[in-house]
Amino acid sequence: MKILVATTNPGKLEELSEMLGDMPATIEWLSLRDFPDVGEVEEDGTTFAENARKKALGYAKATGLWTIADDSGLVIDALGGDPGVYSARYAADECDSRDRKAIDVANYKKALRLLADVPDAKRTARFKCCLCLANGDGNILLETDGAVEGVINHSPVGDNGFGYDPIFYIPALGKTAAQLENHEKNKISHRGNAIQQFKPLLQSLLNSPEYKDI
Ligand code: ITT
Repeated sequence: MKILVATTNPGKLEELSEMLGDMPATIEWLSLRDFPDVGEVEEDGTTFAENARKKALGYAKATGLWTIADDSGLVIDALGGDPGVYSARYAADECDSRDRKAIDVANYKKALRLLADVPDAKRTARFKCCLCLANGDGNILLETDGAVEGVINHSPVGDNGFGYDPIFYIPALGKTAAQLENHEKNKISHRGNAIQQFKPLLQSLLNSPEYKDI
């Protein structure tokens, strides 16, 4: 059974691959690197769930494979929920680089700038993640979501992770997400939370009479 993990983001792929690694060996996990000619699916939905569905359905139709997609982002209360579904391209108007690290830095610097005068008590935020599994016939097979609460730091700290991790401070751990090793982040993260729910559901689906012989 082949399943495609459809993300263009290497940080997400690394985390998802690590967390899916303990699923049965009968599953062969593929990534978009195995499909260099597949075009990118447009993400014009207004919610994480809608975009996760669009990506899962789009890549599943393009490849004919069962496909998992992740749509995620940072929701900052003092910014009215921004960057939200625009997290990946929040600073697009002020950074024309195609380098992922440069884009990440421009994105979090924009958030820090807009929050410059916001006091600690009002810097609450959360990462959210929606996962969706679809098949090549255009059916949604599974959906889960997860979140992790934090506070936006005044400056970036830490070198691990990706995206907004350096400015996302988790009070319970006394660290930013970028100060966590992958396995520590996966235990508490929005993506980790969504995957923990996802794995047993996928397992039941694979054991069900309908899909047992796929
Ligand atoms: P794909 O759509 O190809 O999966 P993407 O990076 O464009 O890759 P999204 O549209 O879901 O994915 O945008 C998610 C953005 O939210 C991501 O680029 C980061 O800026 C941010 N983000 C999501 N999860 C994060 C995490 O665990 N740590 C830090 N930033 C995260």
